[in-house]
Amino acid sequence: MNTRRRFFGQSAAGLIGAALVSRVGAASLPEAPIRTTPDMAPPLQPSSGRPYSPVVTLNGWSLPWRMNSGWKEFHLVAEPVVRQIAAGMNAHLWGYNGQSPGPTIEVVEGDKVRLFVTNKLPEHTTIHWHGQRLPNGMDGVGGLTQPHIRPGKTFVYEFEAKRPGTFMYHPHADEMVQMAMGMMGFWVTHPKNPKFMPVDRDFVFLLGAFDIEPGSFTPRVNTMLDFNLFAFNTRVFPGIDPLVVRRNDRVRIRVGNLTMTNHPIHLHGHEFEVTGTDGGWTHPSSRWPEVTTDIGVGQMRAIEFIANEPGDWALHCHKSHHTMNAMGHDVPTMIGVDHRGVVEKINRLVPDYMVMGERGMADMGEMEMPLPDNTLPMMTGRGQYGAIEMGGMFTVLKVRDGLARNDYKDPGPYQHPAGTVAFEWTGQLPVAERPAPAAASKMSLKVRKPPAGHAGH
Ligand SMILES: [Cu+2]
Repeated sequence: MNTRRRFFGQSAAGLIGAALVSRVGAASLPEAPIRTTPDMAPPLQPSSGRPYSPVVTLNGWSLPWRMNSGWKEFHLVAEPVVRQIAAGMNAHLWGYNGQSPGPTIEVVEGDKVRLFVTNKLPEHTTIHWHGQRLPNGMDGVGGLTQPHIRPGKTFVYEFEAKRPGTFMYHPHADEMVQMAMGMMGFWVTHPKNPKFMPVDRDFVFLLGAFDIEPGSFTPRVNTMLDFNLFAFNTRVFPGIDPLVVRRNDRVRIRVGNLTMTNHPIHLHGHEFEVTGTDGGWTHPSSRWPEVTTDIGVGQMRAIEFIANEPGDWALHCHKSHHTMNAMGHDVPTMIGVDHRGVVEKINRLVPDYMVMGERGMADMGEMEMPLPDNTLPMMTGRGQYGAIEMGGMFTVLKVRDGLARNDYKDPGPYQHPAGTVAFEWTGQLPVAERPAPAAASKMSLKVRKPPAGHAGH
């Protein structure tokens, strides 16, 4: 069955390729480069067209183009992909050019852009260029502004990139399914004037959410809100690259939200300003300092700051469930419940059973319980001082002295100057006077109410 399906899949792909070559002619369609690794590609320096300072796509890449009689031409291929979510877990998704999210498109204000979109999905699709000023018929809303792109077909989009700023692309056809399957990408239109709001490092990533059962590979596409993997560019911590910057660099981080909820993105150690939104660059007089910015559904934000504090600084969504991975969210709270005697009995039946959560959940970050295949621990990642106990939308801003201009290599853990790390107090503790606990409250700790829901009725 499996072999047969793969055989048909390959034949179909081969036929699509052959059809493209014969109809359009190999020379007239730009190449569609694909990328198979989940790591960050170095910034794509422009080799033709107007100059600009390229962005860095976290765990991603920018799509090469060709110039053709004044048009900047790109070729996107919508197709099934395998994305490594983090080491130990692969997801079967839909994306573009070998990855989810698809490659970042970088153009310059005023560029005439031509995008070839080939559909290698099993169903029709379109691409909506989120936030762009363009002719209505190029807006990519299937049925409304264009016919759908049927499987095997290639469509052409043409428009001028009028407004500099931060954009996204995603399907506007069977949108719920196709976005749940990972179809999305980033778009940056650089300003024509390279001296406009220059920065030293310019990072981009999309917020994504998936519902993938431990042990399975394909997202549940009908999930409305209860996702179990929250991702930066379809990677979860510790699979997410750090943001490596030189001390005193001016840093821009652009974030787009293509999930079904808002994400308060929080940076440690620095204040930033929101310098760009969906609508363009904010006026300097409208900016105020923040350490958390809430990014609503369908919104984009560009934040900027001077990275003048060396160290390993957390950058994460402040919804704490969004910094956890897929395992076991549906477990009762056991804090304060006395397990003594129970574990031994359960172990006779289930040797791998471990007590979870009677002293909080921190044990989860330290323990090594056998996991189902193809899933990740809920709380994971290790730092120089132990378990970091994070997953999902979490990464590290690494600010270092002495890096080269284009050096994005992970410099390893921060070496703290002597006397600058929180330390244990070993002196005398004052005796705290507390009222004696009431007998009734001791009783109530032992009571566990049945879980909410109506299963037992
Ligand atoms: Cu979040």
